[in-house]
Formats: sequence, structure tokens, C-alpha cells
Amino acid sequence: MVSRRDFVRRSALAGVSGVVASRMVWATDETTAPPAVRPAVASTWSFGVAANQAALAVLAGGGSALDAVEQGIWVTEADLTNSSVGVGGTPNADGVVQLDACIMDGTTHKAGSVAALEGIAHPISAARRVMEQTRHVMLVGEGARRFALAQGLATAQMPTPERRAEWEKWKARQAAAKQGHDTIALIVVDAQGVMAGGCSTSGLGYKVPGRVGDSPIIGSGLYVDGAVGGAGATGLGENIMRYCGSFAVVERMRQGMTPEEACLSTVKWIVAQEGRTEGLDVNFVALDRYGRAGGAGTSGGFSYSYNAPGSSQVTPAAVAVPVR
Ligand code: SD4
Repeated sequence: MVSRRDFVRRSALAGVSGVVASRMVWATDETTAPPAVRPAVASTWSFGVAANQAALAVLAGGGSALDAVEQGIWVTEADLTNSSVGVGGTPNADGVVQLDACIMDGTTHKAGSVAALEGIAHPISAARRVMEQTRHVMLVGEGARRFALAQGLATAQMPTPERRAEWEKWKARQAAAKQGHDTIALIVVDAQGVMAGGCSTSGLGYKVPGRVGDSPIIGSGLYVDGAVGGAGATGLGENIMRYCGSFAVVERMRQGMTPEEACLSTVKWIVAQEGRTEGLDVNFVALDRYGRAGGAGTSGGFSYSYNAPGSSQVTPAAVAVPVR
């Protein structure tokens, strides 16, 4: 039996050693640290540049890293030409748009998430409200929708007429699921090194109603640890979530890999497990706490966007070598 006094003393000692240990790690780390470029924002695909710029503007105006993530992703969610995110998203097999999103605070490791959310214009804001206004991490379906409405979040008519027409054509043909490639995952590091990230998607086009992909799953579509960095995913969620892909990338950065090395190593690991690159469609973007970005994927066509004050780049991601 541990007496109360013992317990208090042990806890205090554990607390002290915890502080010392983390300071030691910090000190060692800082001596070998690369020069930091902060603030910086990285996100999936070339359209991420507009979201990144909005995020940087929020930081420049004194907003927090979380504000920057939310406002950055708003830009993509409001873009009707983007057929895989927000209001312009592609519906499921029933013709209903079901949106997935999540957000994560790299400092506290708090997270919020919504899945299969219908009729709400900005699922990233619903995810943030889940994180900040409830004691939960994830809300789905009708419960998520009712929560978002109670929070006063804006509604939107979905699908758009264009997506509806596409869905009708698909329905007539009953073709294979539409392979959309527009999910946004966005990671921010502010000038002080505070990190946050978010992810938003309508998921795989014409999916089975109720299907949830990697994007709203913490550790799969997104993971942020402010002491290390953050990562986000895009591609075929079924192949990302079975490997906790974004968490795997962050853990590799924790072991000392650069963001690009960590993304590539994770993709190679998944490719090796699966014994194929064909049909895998697994892609990651990562940003570390020094503001270095990187990306890798199986698909070849994947690129990621990086923005910092005075710098805007769209970089084709490294591609994993096919298994022979
Ligand atoms: C999903 N990963 O729901 C998402 C889709 C995606 O680019 O990223 N498309 O599987």
C-alpha cells in the first residue's frame, strides 16, 4: 500500500525528474537544431497555397496557430471548384455530402473531430468547437450536425448543382467510386514555435453512406506534436488509417528524420507491408517545429504547398520506389 504522504512525495519526485528530463532533451536538441524559419505553413496539393496565405495573414494579425489553421482551411472549404472539400464536395452513393474534418493543438494535444457531417459549411470549425466546447474528441453524423447547429455554425446547401449533376451521371452508370484528390491537411508553426494542424474533406467520392476515411481520425489523417512537428495525409483513407499514417510520420521526425525523410520512410514502410504501390494512394505532408516542410507519396502526382513570409512554393513530393 502506498501511503498518501508517499504518494505525494513520489509524485513530486516524478514531476521534478520529468521537468529535468524534458529540459535536458530540449537543451541537447537546441544545440543541434537547424535554423528555424518561422512562421511557416505547409499543406496538401497546390491549392493549399491560398489556404497557407490566409493562415499566415491570421498569424501576422496576431491570431493563434489554431486560428490560422481554421481560417486557412476555411478558404478551401469555401472554394466551390474543389470537389473534395467543404461545400463543393462530392456526395456519397446516396447523393448526400458527408464531410469529415479534424483539428489538433500541438501544445496541449487536444483535438476535435467531426465525421459524416451534413449541411454545415465549415466542418473545420465544427471540429474546433468539439475540441473547445465539449469534453469529447469526435462527433459523428446527426449528433455532429445538431451540435454544429447549436453552436450557431453556418449551414450550406450541398451538393452544389454541379456535383449533383455529376452524381446523377455516376448513378446512371454505377461506375467505380470517384477518386477525388483535393483533401486539405494544413500544418502551422507560428513565430514562437507553437504548432497546430487541421484536415478537411468530403472523402472518397460516391462512398458508401456512413463511410469515414482517415481525414478526421487523429493519428491517421492528421497528427501534431508541438515538440516535434505535424503531419497530414491525403489519398485513399482505407490505406492510410490502417497504418496510423500521420502519427507514423511524426514519430519518425521525433527520431531525428527531416519532414521529407519521415514522409518517405512512412510511405516506404506502408508499401513494404502491402507489397505494392499500385492502388495504394498514400501521401503525406509534414512540417517540423523549425518550419521545415516535406512530402512523399505513392502516387507520383502528389505535391505540397509551403508558405512563409516572402516564400511560396509548390513542391512535387518524393515518390516511394515501387516494389518489384
Ligand atoms: C479519404 N483521404 O476520405 C480522404 C480522401 C482524400 O484526396 O484525401 N482525397 O479517404
